[in-house]
Amino acid sequence: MTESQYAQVAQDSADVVIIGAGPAGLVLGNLLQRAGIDCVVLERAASAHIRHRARAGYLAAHTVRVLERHGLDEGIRLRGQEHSVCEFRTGAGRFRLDYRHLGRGETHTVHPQHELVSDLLACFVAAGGRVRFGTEAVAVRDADSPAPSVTVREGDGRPARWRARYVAACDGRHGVGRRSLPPGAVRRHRRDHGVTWLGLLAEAPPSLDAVGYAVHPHGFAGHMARSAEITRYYLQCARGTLAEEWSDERIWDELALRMRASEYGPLVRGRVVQRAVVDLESDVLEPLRYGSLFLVGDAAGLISPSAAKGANLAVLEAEILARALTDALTRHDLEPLARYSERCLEHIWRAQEFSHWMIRLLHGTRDPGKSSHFQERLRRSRMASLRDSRTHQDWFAENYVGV
Ligand code: RFL
Repeated sequence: MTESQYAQVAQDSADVVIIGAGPAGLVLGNLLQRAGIDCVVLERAASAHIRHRARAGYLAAHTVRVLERHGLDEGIRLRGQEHSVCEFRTGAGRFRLDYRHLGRGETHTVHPQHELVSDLLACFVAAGGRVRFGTEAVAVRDADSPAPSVTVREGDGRPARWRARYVAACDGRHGVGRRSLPPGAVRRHRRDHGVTWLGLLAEAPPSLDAVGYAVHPHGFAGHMARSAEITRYYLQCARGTLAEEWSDERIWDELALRMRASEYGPLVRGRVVQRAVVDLESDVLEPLRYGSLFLVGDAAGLISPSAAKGANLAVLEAEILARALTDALTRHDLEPLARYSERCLEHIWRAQEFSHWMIRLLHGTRDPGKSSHFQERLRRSRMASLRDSRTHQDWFAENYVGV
């Protein structure tokens, strides 16, 4: 679009324009709305899409506290399930850790991400929040000025523009927030962990009353409850594998083998309703601010799903930013905004470190079945220490549930 065309498109405004209605955008929107800050959430997908998009499920104790603190916890109170046990299965046997009795004694709450998103959306709309579905942000303009704007494509294809004081990019790792950063403004630190998972959702009740982590010569397998009817499983597979190569039967046979079902009890099988190949990757942007544009959630940093931190970091960062924006817009105190990036990065790197440690605990090498002896012995030693050392277990528990 040329400058003169751009100047003619329909315009609207909000003090804070939030791009993306995931956990980050909707927590931020709710908190700003409650503080009386004028804001709008722009979401390219349809409302039904975000309310049914199955992803994370384990909410950290801190996440639950944030939601409670702001009265956003009704759904969790009604449907969330407290969870505190994980079970490790290896060739050397199995052991369980009940982290309610370890570390800080905190637990997870199992509440599927799409239900959390539905709850947050309902609260936001009930409080009078403005959300525009089917509206795709195309670019953030003038982010280095005090008067940024977001150009959008409406559902019918018409261009439009939102003027703002601040823009919060809560639009994930491929979002327009990242793409609008000029070269050199922000550094991206990236790590490919060299491990690939097949992420699965099965229409089957959980097979065990714990999160299951199995290490097998064929590779890692994971089991995570979602609800009484749905369970998430993970299978490590070779890089480049295609999801279609994995039939339901092959998936269940491989899960049963790696989880040693013949020794520890059968898996409850069901139809596999989602299969997605995930290369375990992490990245962190530094700093998380460029002028009036702030990066939040996956837009700020992607974390591998090995330690279930992504959605929890998104909520934590959204709360920090909501407070800082409120201070800036109501008290003209810009100091908290100036510290937003530094504060979040401390938590993000901590979570990255733990997630990296989990990857090394659960995978011998990049390719399942091609273990280097040295790496495999290190991994076994790490697992044995976790099984035998109370100090190690306390450290694990504190990091596993915390953000
Ligand atoms: P989201 O949830 O991706 O939301 C971003 C929103 O932005 C919209 N969007 C745009 N809207 C307008 N204009 C544009 N140009 C736009 N571009 C994008 C998108 O439609 C979307 O609605 O990011 P957010 O809010 O930062 O939240 C991050 C979490 O979703 C993510 O970290 C977690 O799902 C990661 N994750 C897990 N995290 C956990 O804490 N615990 C888990 O157990 C867990 N399991 C997982 C996961 C992620 C997975 N995937 C996606 C690989 C399991 C899986 C399979």
